[in-house]
Amino acid sequence: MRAIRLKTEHLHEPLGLGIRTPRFSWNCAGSAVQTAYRIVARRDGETLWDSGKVRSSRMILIPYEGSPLRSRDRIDWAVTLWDEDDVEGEPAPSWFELGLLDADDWTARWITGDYRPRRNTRYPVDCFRTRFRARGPVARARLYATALGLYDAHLNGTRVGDFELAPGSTDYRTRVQYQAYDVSGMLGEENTLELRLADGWYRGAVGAYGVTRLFGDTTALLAQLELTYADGTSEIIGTGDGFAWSNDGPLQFADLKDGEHYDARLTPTYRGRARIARPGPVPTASDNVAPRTQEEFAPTVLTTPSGATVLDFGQNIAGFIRLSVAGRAGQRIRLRLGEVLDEHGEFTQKNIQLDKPARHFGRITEFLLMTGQQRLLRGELESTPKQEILITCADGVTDYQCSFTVAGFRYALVQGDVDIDPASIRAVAVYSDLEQTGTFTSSNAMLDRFVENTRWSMKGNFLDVPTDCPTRERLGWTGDAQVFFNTAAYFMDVAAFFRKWMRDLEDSQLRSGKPRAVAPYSGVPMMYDTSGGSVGWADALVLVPYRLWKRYGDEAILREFYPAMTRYARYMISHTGHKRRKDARTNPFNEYTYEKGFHYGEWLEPKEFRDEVSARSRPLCTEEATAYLHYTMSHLAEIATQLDEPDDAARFAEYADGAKKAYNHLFVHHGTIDTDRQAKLVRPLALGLLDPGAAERVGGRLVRAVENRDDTIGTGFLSTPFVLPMLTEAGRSDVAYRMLENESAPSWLAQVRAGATTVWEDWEGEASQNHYAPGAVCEWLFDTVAGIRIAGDNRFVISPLPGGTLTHASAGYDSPYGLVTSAWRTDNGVTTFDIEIPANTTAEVHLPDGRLRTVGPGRHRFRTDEPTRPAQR
Ligand code: RAM
Repeated sequence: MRAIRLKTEHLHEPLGLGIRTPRFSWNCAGSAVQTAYRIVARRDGETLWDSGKVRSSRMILIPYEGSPLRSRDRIDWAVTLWDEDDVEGEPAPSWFELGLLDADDWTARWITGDYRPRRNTRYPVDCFRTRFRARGPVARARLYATALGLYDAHLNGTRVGDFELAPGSTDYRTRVQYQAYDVSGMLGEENTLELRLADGWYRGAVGAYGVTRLFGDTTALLAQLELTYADGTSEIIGTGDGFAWSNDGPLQFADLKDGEHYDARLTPTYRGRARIARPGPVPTASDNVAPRTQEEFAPTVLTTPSGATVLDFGQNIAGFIRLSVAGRAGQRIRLRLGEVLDEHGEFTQKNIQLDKPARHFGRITEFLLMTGQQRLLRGELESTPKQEILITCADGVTDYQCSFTVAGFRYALVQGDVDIDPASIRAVAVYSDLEQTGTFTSSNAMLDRFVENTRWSMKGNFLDVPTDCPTRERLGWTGDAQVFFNTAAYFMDVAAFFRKWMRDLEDSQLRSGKPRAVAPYSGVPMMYDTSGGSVGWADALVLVPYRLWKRYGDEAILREFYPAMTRYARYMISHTGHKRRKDARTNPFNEYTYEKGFHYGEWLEPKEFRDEVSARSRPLCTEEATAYLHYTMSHLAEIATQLDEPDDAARFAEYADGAKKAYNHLFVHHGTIDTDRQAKLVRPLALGLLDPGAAERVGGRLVRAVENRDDTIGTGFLSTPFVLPMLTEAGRSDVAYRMLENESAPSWLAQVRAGATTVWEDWEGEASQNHYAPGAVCEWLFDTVAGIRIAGDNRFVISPLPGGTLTHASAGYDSPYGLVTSAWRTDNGVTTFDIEIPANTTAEVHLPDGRLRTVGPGRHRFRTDEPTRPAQR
């Protein structure tokens, strides 16, 4: 038996890890059962830890227990397994390398360009350079780098690493991530290190209103090249005032949202000197997966009715443009990037843009923008984001690829005075390079396309942090990430990614315990601070770690974020009770009723169901808020019990129970709820607010609500992930399947029929085309249609559920315990189920006809026409 898929702290061979006591995970192959393991960890051949033969079937998150590790330690580890016959297998090797763990590991100094930034002025990309001679043959070399801004590095003309948009997105006021690169093979005797520094999240346009200078006026860079010579001596070349600087290179403008201006005629002169900058926070490792360039798309060329040239890349993505163009010096090309063509077939950016003041703006402007009072704004307005690439050619061939901008687009409007060959243009997707873990296919091609659309919306929005969309806002909206978590976790291994984002979420928590609505911090307090406590959004603080724990078996995540969770719990508890005195008086469960603060409510139901919202009034969201008070407090009670905090657990349980009573008192009349508004029925069912009798009645009412709308979808962000599960639980998977496969709007497949290649923000398709939240329905495809669920500790529950017009469906999930697959096919009235379970796991298989089998590793086939034997366990 042999270990495969070895990981350290959820990562494959991480370089620059920031965790001093890392945990090891693997999957098993070659035999049925792991009866023992042995881990050996070595540094430079010296054994630091030998676990010895441990009798255990455990294969995830086993902590290192050797002598303490230090910054820069490169640890080779190997795991040997024993199988069911106690036969010892071959050791399987892996490694990790620690980064710089302590503040005093940094001897380099923060540097910046030699100019005084002024308000309302944007600056070209800074270029820094140093030249040095290696004292002798280099055995090992590492570059550690970060920025307040975005950076990239070139060593002797070659790009260092492939991390895009480094150092990634955080609240730069308190947290800045560095990257570690192995540059051992890149050095010669004479060497040149060049670094570029752009505005990025730090100083460039951020969020819906393109606020600039969010974190500061002065961008800065910190880099440290560490050389270990063959003779054992070492040398550090760190940024400092010895670095040459200029900002006269080709990138004369670079903004994450607005695009780049690239003048191929320019090369940096490095005429000036870097200045020492005020230091940023002590850099830390992100322990996350790097964003990288991924799939590429070649365009087809369209000529619009007005005669414009538009490139269609066929897939809506978030990413870069790469092109190569032959021209004369000074010739220009302008590419504007957008998601859709308008009703006339013309290029447009209207669906992704908002107006913002051209000059820096403050609180009053913020207020006017947010309350829809744009007409009261003074001064010049401009649209944001611009998503525009301007290229000025040099003589001959100009090669270009975006460096410090990313756009959400499928189409490019091409203008300029030079002919470009579409064959030499590419759209390049950029996203966090997460391990792809989920596949789903079925006999319904439209459904399969919707699954791919959802996967593409995930790709388009998982760039170091989970964002709502890659165009208009591009912010780490908490609610979006929360509702999509389970779907995301089937598609890709998101353990490290969400651990990183949880740190952002904790960083963004206000002193009151209320989180901000977006993480990392994105300014605009009137919007994101005010709305941060919204139920369904704020609850990400509890629900994301909870789900990480359940899926990846990672209890440390609960521990790490428990203080933040309890702060949020305290915030909620201190905000219970009705707003109006009269309501409070008549409600015996007033102290467990929740409505205070700002709540988004269900959010983006089909238009007919949306509550009236105006600048002056918003509906009370007592129903949503009290429901989530129950739901989140129930989760908290379970977490507190797990962490052995009985007093907390009791208090959380009291609020969970009280909120349930309050909810029933306020909203469940005569044991049911009577409405066609699906969210009002789905929510109490899904969040566990109803007693069995009421649940049955409300479930029946939900079926009617769906049928009354011809099986179209009626929920918004919060309830969409739950609607099919609740129909299924009500015993009506037939209705769930009809809704799933419905091609009439509003529905998932209506989007596909309309030509969507990603998931729309709203059911009408009028806003962003790339919001993953409504794609959260895919969770049901994995956990119900194919029926794959993790039960923890090397166990699965597999309960496939054929239905609808589907004649077959098949899913694979590379789970933390290994690859599990579940497929079924119906032929002449007989359904065959094919299930494969990975080594060292077991599964409880529930078949639709009621049969229950516990199976071990390997392939298993069941048919609906085989004689049924009594259930065996
Ligand atoms: C929208 C965002 C996001 C949503 C919030 C409430 O503007 O795009 O998807 O969570 O508002």
